[in-house]
Amino acid sequence: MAEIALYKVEAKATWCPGCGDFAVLRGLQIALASLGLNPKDVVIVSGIGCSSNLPGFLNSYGFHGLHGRAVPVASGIKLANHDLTVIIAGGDGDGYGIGLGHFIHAMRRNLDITYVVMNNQVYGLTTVQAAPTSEKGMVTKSTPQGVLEGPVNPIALALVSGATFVARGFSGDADHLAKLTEEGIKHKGFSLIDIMSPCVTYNRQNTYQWFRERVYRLEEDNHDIQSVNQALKRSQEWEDRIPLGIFYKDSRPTYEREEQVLKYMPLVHQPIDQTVELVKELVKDFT
Ligand SMILES: Cc1ncc(C[n+]2csc(CCOP(=O)(O)OP(=O)(O)O)c2C)c(N)n1
Ligand code: SF4
Repeated sequence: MAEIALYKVEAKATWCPGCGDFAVLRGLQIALASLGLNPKDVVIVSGIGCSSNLPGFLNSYGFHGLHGRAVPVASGIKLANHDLTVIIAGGDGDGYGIGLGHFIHAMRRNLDITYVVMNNQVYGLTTVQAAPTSEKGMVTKSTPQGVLEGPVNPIALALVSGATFVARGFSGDADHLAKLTEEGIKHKGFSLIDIMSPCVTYNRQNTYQWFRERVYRLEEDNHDIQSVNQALKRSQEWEDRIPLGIFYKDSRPTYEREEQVLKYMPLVHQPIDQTVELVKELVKDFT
């Protein structure tokens, strides 16, 4: 157990007062402290959005990248040095919209990465357009007559795409969220933590109060986290009851444990002279 102060920086988070992302940041700091991880061994990768500013507010290595491209950057970091704790932090627009293809393949691959999605059901940074998670009928600047499509269900998507840890948190339940974040980081494999993180400025529909009237904890409701069928069934609940907690967890081996070269040792530590000889051999075939 380390001090939470170790993961703090001087810079103040620039989110609007009351934004759900503050609880996500705090949850990450508590989880990292509780796991006693050294900031130099942690990398947080993000895309673009209010939520994607998070790496700048926490003491660790960070990479603030391109919109929707956090997952490939994080995968590259993990493949290069799988001793690092790699965390992705970003928004629902970033991850479930423009970055959706990467998201699905990352879960299939099962690299040991934790993906923390601050799901506010709108595009916040660009001052409210519809996100892939916006409720049908929601009026935004890009949907003046209401969203026509049904929303993406990230929990169901993760379950059928092979994620080995699938959970939902809520910024209005900060202690529970911190615990879930810790469990997700501890899990060996791809972890999705979809966090209902209200945008107090632009989403007047899915507010803290709206969630408080609906959320319940799976662990208090006789849920079996080893049953994908039970998890899928729970993932369909939304209108009146919204489950929080771990939907599903399994121990499928990670990509880095199964891959022939990586399982020997992290790529960054592998002797470069052998690699040079291999490259020379390869080049010979083309000359
Ligand atoms: C390639 C590209 N397309 C569009 C944008 C504009 N853009 C910036 S952030 C964003 C959406 C952010 O929404 P989300 O990921 O949900 O984050 P939030 O701001 O709500 O936390 C968009 C569309 C961009 N920066 N780059
Ligand atoms: S606009 Fe919304 S998501 Fe962005 S910082 Fe403000 S409350 Fe948070």
